[in-house]
Amino acid sequence: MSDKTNDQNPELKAGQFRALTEAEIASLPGQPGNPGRRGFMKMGALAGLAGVGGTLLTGCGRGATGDQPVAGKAPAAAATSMPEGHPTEVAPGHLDEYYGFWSGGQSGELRILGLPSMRELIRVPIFNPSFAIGWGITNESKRVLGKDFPPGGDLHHPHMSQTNGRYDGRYLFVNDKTGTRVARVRCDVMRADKIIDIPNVADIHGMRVQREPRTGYVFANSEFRVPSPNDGRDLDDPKKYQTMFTAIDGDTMEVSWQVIVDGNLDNTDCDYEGKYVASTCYNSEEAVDLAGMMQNERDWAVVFNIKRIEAAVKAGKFKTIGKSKVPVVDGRHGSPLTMYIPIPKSPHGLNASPDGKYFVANGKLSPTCSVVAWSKVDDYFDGKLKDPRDAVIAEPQLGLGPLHTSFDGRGYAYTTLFIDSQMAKWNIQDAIDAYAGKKVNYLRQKLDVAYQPGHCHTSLGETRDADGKWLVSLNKFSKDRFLPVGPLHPDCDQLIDISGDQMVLVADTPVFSEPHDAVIVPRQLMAGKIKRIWDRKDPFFAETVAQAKKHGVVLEKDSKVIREGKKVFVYMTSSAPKYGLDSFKVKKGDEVTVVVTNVDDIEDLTHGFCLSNYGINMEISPQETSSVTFIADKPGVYWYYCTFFCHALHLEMRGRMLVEA
Ligand code: K7E
Ligand code: CUA
Repeated sequence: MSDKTNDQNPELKAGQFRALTEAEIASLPGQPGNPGRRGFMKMGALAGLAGVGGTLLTGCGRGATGDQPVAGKAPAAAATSMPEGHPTEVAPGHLDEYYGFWSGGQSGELRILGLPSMRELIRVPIFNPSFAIGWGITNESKRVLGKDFPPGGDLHHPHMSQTNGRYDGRYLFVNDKTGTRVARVRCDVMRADKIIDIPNVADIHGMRVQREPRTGYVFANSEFRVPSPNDGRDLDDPKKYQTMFTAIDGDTMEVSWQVIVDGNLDNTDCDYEGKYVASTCYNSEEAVDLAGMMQNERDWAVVFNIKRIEAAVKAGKFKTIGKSKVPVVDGRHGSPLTMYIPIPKSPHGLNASPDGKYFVANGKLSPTCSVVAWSKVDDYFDGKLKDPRDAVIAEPQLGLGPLHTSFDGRGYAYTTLFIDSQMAKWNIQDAIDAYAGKKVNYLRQKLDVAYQPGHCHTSLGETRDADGKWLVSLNKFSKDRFLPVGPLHPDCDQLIDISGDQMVLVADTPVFSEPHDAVIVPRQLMAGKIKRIWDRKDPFFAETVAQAKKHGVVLEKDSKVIREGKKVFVYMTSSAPKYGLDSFKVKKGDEVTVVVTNVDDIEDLTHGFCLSNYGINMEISPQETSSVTFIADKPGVYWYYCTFFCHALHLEMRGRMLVEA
C-alpha cells in the first residue's frame, strides 16, 4: 500500500497531492467502467505521479485555507505549493478553517482537531484521569467527576449544543458507554463542568442534542438490557431485562424523563422541529447471545413523541424505579408515545437530513439504508398512517455493512460500508424515486477507504448549515497505512473532499483508539467564544476561591500556610519563574491542601505543580486557581516543581515540602 505515498515520484515531496483528472475520477470504484479495488490501488500510484502539469489540491477552488496570517508570520504560501512534508493544505503558522471535536473512544477523552490539516490540537480529559493536567487529581476536577469516579470511560459521541438547528458554541455533550454517564463540556474553556450518572439503565451509547428550538434536551440511548432496578434480582431471567430512552435537561444536567422500550437502543437523532427523536433498536429478539440477537430480519427505528411524553409525565402517568425520582413512562409496543418502524436488519446509525425532511437508519446486517419521512411520522401519530412501515419512503441498496450516514446539504448522502471498506455517495431524491418504481440510479460513487469505516461526518452536516465541503471517514483498521508500531495499530481517520461531484481522498491521519464519531465546526462560529486565559470569577474554581476567602486569603497575592488541626492549607501564587512559597512544613499524617494561583496573565504562560513521589501533578493556566488534597503520609523532603516549561528559569521553579516524622 505504499503506492499512495510519493516514494515512486521524486518530483513530489512526501505528502503532496494533486487533484484527480477526469479520467482518473472515471476509473474510481462505483464509476461506470471502473476497474474495481485493484484499479483504485493503482490510482493511488497515479496520484503520486505528475506534479508536472498536475493541479495540487489546494488549487481546486478552495484556495489556501487557514489563510488568516498570524502576526509576525509569513503570509500563506501560494495556493499551488504544499507545505513540505505536511499531509494537507495548512501551511506552518496558518490556522485551520474548522474545529473537529473528536470522540476519544475507550481513552475516555474528547479531542480537538484542526481541519483540513487533521492536526490534533489538544485533548480534553473527561472520563479519564490525566496526569498532564491533573484531571482526576485536582479538587476542581473531582467536583465534576464525583466522589468515586471510575478509572476511565468509553466516549463515543460528541455533539455540540444547537439553537434553531445551528451550532451555538455553548456546550459539547458526550456519552460514556461503560460508566452509563453523560458529560457536558463548556466550550469557552473546554473543560467538563457536569458529569451525571443515568439511573435505571446500563451503558449509554447513542447520544444527540435537541435542535429546535434549542438544546434543550440531550437524548441518550442505553444499549444493554438489564433488570431494573439492577440490584441482584432477576439475574438470569432475561425476560425481565429492559432498557430505556433518556431525556436530560442540558441546562441543569438533570434527567427529565425516561421511556421503557422493546429491544435495545443503539443510535439516536432528532428532527428539526422539536417534535420527535428516533433511535435505532436492534435485538428485537431480546436475546442475550449472539445467535439469538440475529434472528429477526427486521428490527426497528423507534420514534419518540416528545410532546406526548411530556404530557404523560405532567399528567402523572409514570412510575419511578428504586431510589431514582426520574419519571419513567412505558413506551413499549402499543404505546401512544412511540412508533416502531420495522427496519432491516439490526440497524445501527440514525442520521437526520439537514433539510429537515428525513432520517436515515443504517442497516448494518442489511445492505440497505432506510429513509423515513418525518411527515409520515406526523401522519402516524395523527392516525392517518396505519402501518408504521409505510413511513419508509426509500431503501437504497448501498453495499455491505452500512453503519452511518452524513449529508452535504445538496441532496446527497454519504454512507460508510463497514464490510466493503467503502464510502457510498448517493442521491436521496433518486433513492426515493427508485423506491417508488422509477428506473433511476441513486448511487453516484463508491470510494475505497482504509479500512472498515464506522462513522462518517460532514462539515456542519448535522445542522441546517451543512456546507458540503469535507467528509471524514473514521476507520477502525489502519493495517498497512502507517509504519508498524506493534500489534496494536492506530485507527485511520481519512479526510475526503466532497466539494466537487466526486469524493476525493486527501489525507490519512493515524489516531489513538478509538474515535467513533466527530463533529466539524467552522472556526468563525467559535470566534470570540473560546477564552485564552481564565477569568478570575470562573465557576470552575469558585469553590476553592470561597474556601480561601474564609481563611482570609487573597489568592492573587497571598502565599501562606493555615493550619486547622490536622488539616493544613498551603496557599501560594505562581509567577514565572517562582512559586510564592519556597518551602512549607507539615507533619506526617496531615491532610494537606495545596492551592496554587497562577497570577501571570500572559497568554499560554501555564505553570504546573508536581509533587515528587506523591503522584501529584496539576496544570495552572494563566489566572487559574488549582488545588489538590492529599495525606502527607511519608516523612522527608519532597520537592515540588513546575512541569510546564514557562521561563528560562523553569527548572529552578520549585520548592520543598518538609514532612516531619
Ligand atoms: Cu457506530 Cu458507538 Cu456511534 Cu462506534 S458507534 S462506529
Ligand atoms: Cu512555571 Cu515552569
